[in-house]
Amino acid sequence: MSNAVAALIEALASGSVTVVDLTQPLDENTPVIELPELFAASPGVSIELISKYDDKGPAWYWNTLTMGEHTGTHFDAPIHWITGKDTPNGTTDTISPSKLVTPAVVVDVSAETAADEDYLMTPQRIQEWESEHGQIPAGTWFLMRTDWSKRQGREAFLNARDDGPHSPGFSPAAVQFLIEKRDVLGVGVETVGTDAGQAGGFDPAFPCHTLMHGAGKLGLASLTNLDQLPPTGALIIAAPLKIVNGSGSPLRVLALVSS
Ligand code: 23J
Ligand code: MN
Repeated sequence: MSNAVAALIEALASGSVTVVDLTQPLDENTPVIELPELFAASPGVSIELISKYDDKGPAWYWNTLTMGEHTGTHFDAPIHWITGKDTPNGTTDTISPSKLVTPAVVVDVSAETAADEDYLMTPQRIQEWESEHGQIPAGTWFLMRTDWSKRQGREAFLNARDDGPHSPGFSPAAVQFLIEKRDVLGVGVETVGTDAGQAGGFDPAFPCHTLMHGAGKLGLASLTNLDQLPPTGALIIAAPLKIVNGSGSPLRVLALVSS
C-alpha cells in the first residue's frame, strides 16, 4: 500500500477499524499479587492529592501516584526475572519500540477455566487452536483468554486459599513450546500475573517468568476485554512507561481490530 498510515487513519475514521481497551481501571482497589510472607510485598496503589483548584493550586488538579511497577494491567520486561537479567535491551526504557506495536493471537480457554480454576494451557491445546486458525507467526503476542477479568472484587480475582492462589496459567511444556517452536513476542493473560496461581510449586518455579524472560520475551498481566478480540488479526499497542532500568510498568493496552 502506498500510504498505509493514511489507510489506517481512514479505517479508524470510518469505523472499519475499532479500538478495544484491554486495560483494567487503576485505583486503590486494584488487586496486587500476594507472595509468601518471606518475600517483600509490592505496595498497592495510593493516590494522594497535590491540589484541586484550591489554595495549594488555584487553577489546577493533580495527584501523586504510588505503586509497584507490577500493578494492575502491567508489562513485564525481561530483566524482571533473574533468568533475563542480562537481556540486551531488556528494560522498560530500552525495549525496541517496534515490539510495542505487534499482532496478537487470542486462544480462548474460558470454558476450560470455568471447569478448572487451575487450568494450564498445554502444547496440545495450542496445536488444536492452530489446526483451526493456522500456525502462530513468530514475534506475535500470545493472549490467553480465560474470562478471569470478569471476576468481581479482589478476593475472587486473587482466589487465595490456605495452599495459595488458584488461577489459570501455562504448563512448563506450553511455555517451552511458545518460546522454542513459535518464538512468540510474549504472553498476555487476564490474571494478576503471567504464571498460574500455583506456579510457585511447579518445576521450574514460575515457569512463565523463568523461561519467557530467560528467552528475552515479554509479559502482559491483568488484561481485560479479550472476549472482544478475534482469534487472529488484532494489532496490540502495549508501551510501558520509559522507566530507566524499569522491570515493568502499569500501562494502557489497546487493540486495533477490523470490524
Ligand atoms: C514477583 C514474583 C512472582 C511473580 C510476580 C512477581 C508476577 O507475577 C509479576 O507481576 O511479574 S508471579
Ligand atoms: Mn509483572
